[in-house]
Order: sequence, then C-alpha cells, then structure tokens
Amino acid sequence: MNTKYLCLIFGVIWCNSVLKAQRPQIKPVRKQSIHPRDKIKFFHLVMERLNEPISLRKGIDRDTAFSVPPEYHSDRFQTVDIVDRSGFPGSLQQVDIKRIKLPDIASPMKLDWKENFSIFLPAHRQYAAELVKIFMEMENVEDLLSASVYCRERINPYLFVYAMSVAITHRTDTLHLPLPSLAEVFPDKFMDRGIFSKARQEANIVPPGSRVPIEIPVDYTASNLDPEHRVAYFREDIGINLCHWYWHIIYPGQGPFPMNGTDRAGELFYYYHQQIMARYDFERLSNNLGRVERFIDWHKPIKEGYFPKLDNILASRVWPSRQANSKLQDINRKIDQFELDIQDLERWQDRLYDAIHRRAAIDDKGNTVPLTENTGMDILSHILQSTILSINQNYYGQLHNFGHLAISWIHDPDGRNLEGIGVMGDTAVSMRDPVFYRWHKYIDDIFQELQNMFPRYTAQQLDFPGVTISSVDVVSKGAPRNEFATFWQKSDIDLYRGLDFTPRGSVFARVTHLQHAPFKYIIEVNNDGPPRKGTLRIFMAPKYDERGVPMLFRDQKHLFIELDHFTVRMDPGCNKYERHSIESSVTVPSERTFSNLNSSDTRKEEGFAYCGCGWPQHMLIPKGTTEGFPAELFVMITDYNIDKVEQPPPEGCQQPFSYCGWRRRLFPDTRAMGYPFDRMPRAGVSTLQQFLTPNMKVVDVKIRFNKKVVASRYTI
Ligand code: CUO
Repeated sequence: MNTKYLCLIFGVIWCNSVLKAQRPQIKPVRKQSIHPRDKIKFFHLVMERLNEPISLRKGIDRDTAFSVPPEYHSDRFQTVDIVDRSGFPGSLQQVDIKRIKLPDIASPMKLDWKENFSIFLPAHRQYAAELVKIFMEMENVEDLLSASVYCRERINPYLFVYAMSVAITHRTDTLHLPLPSLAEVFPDKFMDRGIFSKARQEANIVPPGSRVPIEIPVDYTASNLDPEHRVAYFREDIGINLCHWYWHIIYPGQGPFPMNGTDRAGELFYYYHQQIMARYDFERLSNNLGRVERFIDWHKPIKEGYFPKLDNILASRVWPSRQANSKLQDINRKIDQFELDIQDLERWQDRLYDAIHRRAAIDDKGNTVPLTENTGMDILSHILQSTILSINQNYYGQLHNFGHLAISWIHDPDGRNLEGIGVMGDTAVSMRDPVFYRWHKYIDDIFQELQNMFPRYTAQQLDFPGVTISSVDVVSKGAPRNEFATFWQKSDIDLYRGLDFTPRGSVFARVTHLQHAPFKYIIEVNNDGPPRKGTLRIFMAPKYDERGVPMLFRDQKHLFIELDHFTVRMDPGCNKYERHSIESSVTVPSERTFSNLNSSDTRKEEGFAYCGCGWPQHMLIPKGTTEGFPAELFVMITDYNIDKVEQPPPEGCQQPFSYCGWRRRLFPDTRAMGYPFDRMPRAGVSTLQQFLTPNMKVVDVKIRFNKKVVASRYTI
C-alpha cells in the first residue's frame, strides 16, 4: 500500500476520532407526557416548519415530539419511513395527539399546496371560512390541537396558518395565547429572497450559538433612481406588514364571531387604513415627496412599478413583479375560478357614490338603510369590503377586495403564463407595494365623501367646560425639548421556524429599520370643576405642505396621526401628567416584531404578553429630516363621562386598542374614530389655531433624523 493511501486511512481514523470526541454524547431521552390542559402551548410548534412532517421533532432545540395516530399523516408522508435524526442530548417532551372524529376538509384541500392564499379571492375566502368553522367548533383545546395536526400536512400552509390564527384569536379558550410571529413562520414573506440560501449555509456549517446574523441590505428592492424608493423603509417594514396581517386576522370579515365581527369593525377598517395613509403621507413629506395621488382612472396606466424580490420558499416560486405603466384589464382566470370586468368595479363605484349622496343604501330586500352619522361609516365599510355584514353584496359587489385582485393579476390577467398572484393579493405583503397606498387613498376618499356630509362639530360640542390644557411638552432622550430624535437601528429576526432544513438552533436575519429615542409627554391640565375624569388624545401632523406652505385645516386634518389615547383623573386645580412613548395606545413593543431585544423571551413557546395587532413601536414617529421636520403636536382632553364604554376590562394578551380595538369587547371609546378630525371644520375655521377650544393645545415640534445606525442590542 503506498504512502498516499496510508495517510488517507489514518486521516479518516483521526478525523472520526476527533469528530466523535466533539460530538455530544447522546444520553437516553427522558420523555414527559403532557396534560391535555397544557397542550395549548403547542400550537406554535404545529405552525413551525410546515414543509416537514409533524412527526419530526419540533422546537428550537428539537425537544418536542408529537405522537400522532398513523392516519393523521398525509399520503405523502404515509409511505415514507421517517427517521428523526435530529435528536440530541436532553429531555424530550412527548405530545400525544388525541384521536378525534376526523373533520371533512375536502373543500379547503382543493387549494394547491404551492399556491399563495388570498383572503380577497372568493374561492379562498370560502375555503378559509370552512376551515375556520371546523377549528372554531372543536370542543376544547385538545381537540383543536388534534384537528390542527390532522390538517397541517393536508392543507395549503398559508391557508392553514391563516385559519389557525383566526381560530386562536377568536376562541375563548385560546384568548390568552398570542400568535407566533408570522415573520418567523413565513420569513420569506418579509425578507429578501437572497437570504435563505445564506441561512442554509450558515446553519449547515456553523453550530448554533456561533452563527452570525445574515445582514439584509436596506436597499434590496430598488435604488434611488426611483423616487418612490425613498419610502421603501416604511412600505417594507416588517412590523408594519405584520400589523396589517394581524389586523385582517382579528377582523376577517367572515365567520361566526359574535362581537369582533360586529362592534364598529367596519368603522375601524376605515380608521386603521386612514391612519396608514396619514402615516405614509407624513413619511413622504419627510422625504421630500408629495402626498400620495389617489387612484382615480381605471383605464390610465399605473405609473408605479414594483419588484418585490420575495420568494415563496415552500413552493419554490417568486412573487411576480409589476412593470411601471401597467394597465388594468379584465380578469379571467379559470384556474382561480375568478372573473372580473373593470366595468364591474366602475358600476359598484357608481352605486356606492349614489348611496353616499342619498345618505341611504339599499339592502338585499329592497329596503332603504340610512347612512347616519352614528352608523353610516360602519355600514358603508361593510359594503365596501363585502364582509358577511354587507347589507347587499349582490348590488354593491366587492369593490375593495376585487380592486386588490385586479391589481394583483395585472401581469397575467388570464393566467396564460401560469403566474401567481402579486403582492396586492396578500395582506402580509400588500403594503410593500406603492400602489397599495394609491388604491387605499381611493378607498379612503369614498369614506371621506360620506364623512363630509355629516354635521360639523360646533365649538360647544368640542369643548370640555371648565377644563383647559395649560401646557404640553415633549421630552425626548438626548434631544432638545419638543424634539423627537429618529435614526436607523439594526434588529434581528430568527428564521428558525420558517426554514425547511434540519440543523437545529436559531439562524438570525439582521434588518435595518427606523427607530426613535424614547420620549415622554408632560401635559398640564387645569380643572375648574369637581374631581372628574378625562380622555387625553394626542395626534401629530406636518405643519407645512409639499410646497412649504402652512397647511389649511381641511387638508391637515387628514394627516394627523394618532400617537396616544388614555384616561386621566383630574383633581380640582392644576394636574400634571407624564406619559411615556412605550405606553402608547397605538403600538406594540418592538419584541413583537424582532427577536433581538429580549431573545430569551422569543424562545418561549407561550409567546408574548402582547397580541400581534398594533402599530410597531419603532414606527410610531415618522422619520423627519436631518434639519428637523416641522410638525404640530395636538393634545385634546374630552369628557370621560361622554367617552366611556361600560364593560369589563379586556382579557387575554394585551392589545393596543386605537387601531385594533379590544377582542371580545366593545371599542372602548364612544366617539367617532379619528375624533375630532373626522368632520369638516365649522364655519370660519381654516387653520388649526382657529379650530382650537380651551381643552385643546398645539405645540410646534420637530422631528430630527440622524443618519447613525445603532446596534440591535440598543433597547428603548
Ligand atoms: Cu387592509 Cu385593502 O384592506 O388592505
């Protein structure tokens, strides 16, 4: 035997012995069975790594095994002898899945595993409604877990996670369970496609604990040659897109949800999306762009293109792009059971405007339903969205949903190229596309048309007699008084749950996003009356328009973004309040979006104390400018006796109510949403100063942006 071969043999023996020494010793696993009551915490694992069979160990440490009746496996995993080689030292908890009477899921199974799911598409809505009904009707948590395990390998993963999320959100016995972050379940919906091959590489080569986060560049979808790209950091922000997805989970528009589906859900749809528009316009003005142009002409090319650079990794497909200047066309997609003429949209639009101008709509029995200032916005919204509460779906159609679809198939209207739906068809990704804002400005304009017909608030209606706001200040960490400080921050997201390869442990993606320094408001209120309660409402809007001219009230009222809303007790005399930015009624903390701030928490299968819905804290304050963007901070105090809603406090995970409401509760404020900016101003008011009553105060503030990038471990 020559020396070369001897070396090779010795080399192999040496390598094996070294590897053996390094390999952790496999101790016998200690199996723990789970009490049925505790099975609630395993829903997260059912939604993890959806390309793998359920019988492969789950959890970040691969320490949980589901013991599943054989018939629960789908056909594709029935015949495969699955050997789970992912074991490693430590204990193993075993979750026994109870055998239940198997639900009939023939209809939702029709959606191909590789398709994207769209809640705007009638066929998909129907599948979702059936699946949600099955999950909602399961007798208890253990049965629900069993049904979900049975469905997991059979149902399209996007449909499956949607239906599970709706059920978990709306069932009383899972009310305390926050949903897993969709950005971890489907990271491919939120991040540059290039990252996943790098993540695979990292996970295969580097052991957990030593892996470096994979950096996603800020400018991965376009360059500054496209002016619209200046606000891509807003459109593509992971927290903002998550918030939108969760919102549509809480208000799915379908299904047997006794309270969530009804209490002012329509009005909240209007308000939430109006606030998205106000916030986007605020960002645009901060970036030297004009306000969004409303989508107005069905036949004119859409000048904005969008190239998402996202993959659907489960299906190995890319999300389609839209070229600039594409034109809407009639849609006829047999494969999706969907047909739409642009004329249908025009007809529904005319009928809606007709109802608004008459201040009355026609229900499906031919009755006239008035659109009053109390319920008009809610009724109009259900009609526009075509929810289950629309009073006449046949006559008023599905303007909002089908507009989304018409745009999302603009690249392949008859399906000849077998291209899938564009981002406008999916609530988790639609806000990335500039056309989303043009479309929603159009939708918002329909709502405004009705609002503008309602009586204007008189000064007496706006006032709170005997209560005046004497001063308002903003104190921001490291910034002059009445200045907000913004900058970039890097944060990490764990891709582990959404990847489809074996090595255990976290693999982080690192994104750069907007952030602001923590701040507080200091508000002084004078009460000339007895002890009482008030509601403080805080908003902010740009002071000047795109030409640098001071805003007229009738324009500025559309740009006020809500920052906070809370109740205070007032003693007679002067009262001083301090309120911190992280207490906002609008936001959820950043750890709902990112894994970096409290990475030990993100591994707990129970999830977070906050529910998913809520504007991300890191996007509470718009970017501003390096010179200091001039804005006006508006604070108003109103009479709590008028505002209050008598009801028990909310249960379950915490949900900031301003944009999301409270689950299984009434919206906790009787005033119209957006009050006091929800009406045209009274006669003689053309500026914000003229609008003020003594219970309001406006201060000039600046938002100063610093180009620095702070590290992910910076906490606010
Ligand atoms: Cu949220 Cu059109 O409703 O996207």
